Amino acid sequence: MAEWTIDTAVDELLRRERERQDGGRITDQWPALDLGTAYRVQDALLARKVDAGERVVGVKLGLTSRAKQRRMGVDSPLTGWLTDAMVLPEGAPVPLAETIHPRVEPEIAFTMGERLAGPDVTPERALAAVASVHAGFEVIDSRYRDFSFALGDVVADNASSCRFVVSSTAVPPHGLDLAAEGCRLGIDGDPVDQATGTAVLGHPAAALALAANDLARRGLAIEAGWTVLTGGLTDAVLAEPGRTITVDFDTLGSLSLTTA
Ligand code: OOG
Ligand code: MG
Repeated sequence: MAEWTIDTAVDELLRRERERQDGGRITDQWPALDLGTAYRVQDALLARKVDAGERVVGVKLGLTSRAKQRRMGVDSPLTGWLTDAMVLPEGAPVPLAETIHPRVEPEIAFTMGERLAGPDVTPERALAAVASVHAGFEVIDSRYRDFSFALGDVVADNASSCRFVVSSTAVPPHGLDLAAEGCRLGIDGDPVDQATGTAVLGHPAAALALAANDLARRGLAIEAGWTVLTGGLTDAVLAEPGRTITVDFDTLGSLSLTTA
């Protein structure tokens, strides 16, 4: 690509998604893709999706856990958009025919009862705006080869968003200890990983507060009714064909996802 701009970056990322073809890092060719510019690419990419009929249903956090930061080589949390086209109903398989190289990660999800607008949102205030807490899975799929990216690349790529599942089991936030909430991840019945809510910036409500404060810098807020994915608790696992991936939480219940 001769000249990178916000528009050409959006074109290229949408093309890779549509054609199910990964590619090199944009930052290798466009070093000026700093964090501010990358969020402008992300927002312009969302605007294209909204123009095409998609609806914003929430936000996601990424790289909120050390396990994920270490694996991806990026040590800063980030946010991305969730749209209705990314919703995977409980029980539906990962659509392998529509994805490039999907991975699955367990997450704690919030459904917002009230609008949450930064700046200066504390975890306590953030949690007070939550209507219910849910077990979730995110299916991530990077538009970069081997999920190899710098922070600017992955922010522009809407934080590797692809699909997500939120359990219909809604648990009220009151009385939950979300830092201590444990989850066990399994593949085809074999345990592969485990974590607690502490993995997510110390507490998932800290991730929610961070999202509200980050959005406020762009003049935006988290709206009532939105879903918030607080970030993978463990490293993500490959969504290979024929796998059944399960997560069992202490009090949020269980979810399973097939990849057929
Ligand atoms: C970036 C997205 C990370 C999470 O929950 O940490 C993310 C990636 O790992 O490709 O969604
Ligand atoms: Mg995630």
